[in-house]
Amino acid sequence: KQSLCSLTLILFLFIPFLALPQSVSDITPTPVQVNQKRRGHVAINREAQIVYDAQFADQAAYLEEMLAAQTGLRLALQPNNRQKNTAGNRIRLLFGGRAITKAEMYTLTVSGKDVIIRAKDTGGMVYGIQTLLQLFPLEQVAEVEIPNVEIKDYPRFSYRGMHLDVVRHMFPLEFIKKYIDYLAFHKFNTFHWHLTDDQGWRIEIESYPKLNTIGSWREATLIGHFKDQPARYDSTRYGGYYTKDEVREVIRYAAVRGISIIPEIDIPGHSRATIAAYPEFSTRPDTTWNVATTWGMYNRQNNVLQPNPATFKFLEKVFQEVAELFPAPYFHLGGDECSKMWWKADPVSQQFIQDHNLKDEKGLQTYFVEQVAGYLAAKGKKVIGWHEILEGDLDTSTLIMNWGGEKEGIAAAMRGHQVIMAPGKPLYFDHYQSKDPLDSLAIHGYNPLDAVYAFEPVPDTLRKLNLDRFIVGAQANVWTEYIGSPAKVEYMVFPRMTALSEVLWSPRHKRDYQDFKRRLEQAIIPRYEYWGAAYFRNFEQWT
Ligand code: TNX
Repeated sequence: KQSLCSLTLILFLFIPFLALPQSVSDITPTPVQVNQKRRGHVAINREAQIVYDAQFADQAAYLEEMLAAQTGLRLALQPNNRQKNTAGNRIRLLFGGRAITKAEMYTLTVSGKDVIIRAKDTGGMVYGIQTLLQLFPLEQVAEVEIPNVEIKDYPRFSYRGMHLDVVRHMFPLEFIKKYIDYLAFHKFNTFHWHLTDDQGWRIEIESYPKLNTIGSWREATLIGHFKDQPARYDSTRYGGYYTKDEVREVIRYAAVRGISIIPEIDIPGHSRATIAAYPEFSTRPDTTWNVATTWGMYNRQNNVLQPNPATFKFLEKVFQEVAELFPAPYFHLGGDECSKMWWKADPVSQQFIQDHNLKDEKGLQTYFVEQVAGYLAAKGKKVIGWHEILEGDLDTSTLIMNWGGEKEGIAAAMRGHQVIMAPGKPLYFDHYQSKDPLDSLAIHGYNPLDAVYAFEPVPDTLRKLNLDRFIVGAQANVWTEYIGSPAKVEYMVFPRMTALSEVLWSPRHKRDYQDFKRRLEQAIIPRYEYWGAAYFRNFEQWT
């Protein structure tokens, strides 16, 4: 017994020096193909270099930074053409190669003196880097032996998104970047930035400055975050907005990490902040409106735009101004929950419907969507909208994001639209993930981890009709009425976001919830800890 004790002690003392790599079988999301060799390794220590093709200079710097933070290993960076012989081994980031046959694909080969990642696009390289970083330990080390292995990997879906509502609560720029880091780790490729809503306008606009001086601020802030307490508000002014320079900084930051940012300006409903700043765009131009201070559907208190020439001029200017800022090919124009009652009661809107031969208020909603789509097309952008924009007859160039159920997504695909699945069940991460009566306040019921993991983006109905191709991917939405801090965002998204990443990335037949939970315990939770993220711990107890 004593010798066992001392053996344990010796092992314990040795572990920090041994610096075991993390296991290949812990990589999450599960790669398409892993071929682990029985023997051999490449040792990476301070003498090692990162050698990179010019296309991947930014990703090389990113790897260097991430590796140094994670392990303390600061590797020298060498452009591929100016390579010198070194004593140490190399991590080579190479552009191209015959094995790379798909978008966002990478191969990772560990053998001889080299770790080689090959890709043909930024995404592929970033994902190869994420996989490699998962093979290094989460501790300061002098040397790591990466076992010989060949990995070939690519995503199942081309759209892998996470959304964040920065209106109901706003988050510091530093957290937006952290959120993007979380996305990158999980091999997501899209950040959907919900920038405007009834409760505020969160992006700098030069052509209509009152959007920021008035629209970005509300005269109350939610306080109290626990279930048994009704939401309480204090009378503190709350708000702010991201300046264009800040937005550019986030876009650059995301681009290095293979993430494209889709801005959302929500129209023609959810526009209370706009009409607070410019009542002339509302159906009651003679009235002053405040920026909304409570949550929920604001329709009854008016939040819709009036179809008048000034409004359309405004939409053209603002959408184009924002479109110029974001390089992404897509732009989200909202379109959800637009109440028709204000248009019904407004003579100007009714006259407009008549003059333009529109069927009814639904036709007017479609008119708004198509106008804005036209302004955006002039800037080379394609439009995404929430599923309600299908209420009228819309042409199929618009992508649909269905937030209700699966059925709206199926309907959209059958009409020939590309669809990003975002059904509230189970992809709304503002819903509870726990049945703990003392859990932090959330809304709309229960979306546990296992339901997210079991989610299948392609419904059987579409598969049977051979319409799978219309499902481009899926996205989880993070509405922040009851999410008032970065820590609460982390609490709501982890570990559900990790489960979704596997749904979207890994081949369907490789999905295995028991193994996922094993990896969660062994590799992912330590990663959350390393990040200092306030993840939800009790997923076993409550699901
Ligand atoms: C509905 S989903 C909304 C949001 C809310 C959310 C709360 C959608 C397009 N609209 O405005 O924040 O429910 O879960």
